[in-house]
Amino acid sequence: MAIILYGNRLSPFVEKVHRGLMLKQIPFQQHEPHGPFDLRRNNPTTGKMPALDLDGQRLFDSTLILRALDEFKPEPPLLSPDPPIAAQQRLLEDWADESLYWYGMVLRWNIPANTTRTIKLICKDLPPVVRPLIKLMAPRFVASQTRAQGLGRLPLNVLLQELDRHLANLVQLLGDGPFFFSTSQPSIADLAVFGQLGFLYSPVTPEGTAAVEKYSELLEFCQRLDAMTD
Ligand SMILES: N[C@@H](CCC(=O)N[C@@H](CS)C(=O)NCC(=O)O)C(=O)O
Repeated sequence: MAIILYGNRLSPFVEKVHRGLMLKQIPFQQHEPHGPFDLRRNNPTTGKMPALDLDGQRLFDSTLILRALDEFKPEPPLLSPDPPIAAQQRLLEDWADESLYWYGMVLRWNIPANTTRTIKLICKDLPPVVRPLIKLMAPRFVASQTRAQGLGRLPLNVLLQELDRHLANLVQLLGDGPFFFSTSQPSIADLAVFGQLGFLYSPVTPEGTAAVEKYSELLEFCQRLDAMTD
């Protein structure tokens, strides 16, 4: 039975799962959504991407999907066999998904020039008929999400200072590497951070690119993971 990843790699969560599948050398097909309605169709449970068809089941949420992939094909493992390190990996994954993600979202949707570029990027691969809907709805929808999450209320200079502190923390956690918490193999934490750093390091958000570019350690980390999962 074919393994199908539903979602577009512009999403850091889809990228995270895509790289996880590549790391485990699991053959899969990718189905990109053709509009917002496809998200709910592909993932009736949460309406978000990614979703994955695995073993006749439709899975949702990048964290749950990677966990299922680790059971489906245990090698290479996505968690350390050392429980304290595995706990840190799970926490870093969750922080990247639930916190770092929102820095990328605010930079995309709260700065008008970036929003214009983001809409252009998203619409590029969508049928012309859904583009006006995206242009109209997406900025409002995401603005309400970033305000509810909280980061969307911060002045931009404060947001960028906080982002810089977090990236400096990541450099500390990476240490001598090659992966987070000094492991020799990438884990769920590395996949999640990789997805979010790629989301920040994007031509649509020059501020995010500059923030990541300041830390050569993070760029080298991304290059390492990219080479193993490309
Ligand atoms: N916790 C989820 C987050 C997924 C997520 O937020 N995906 C975004 C794209 S980056 C999405 O589908 N958004 C559409 C929506 O919120 O309706 C995961 O890890 O898969």
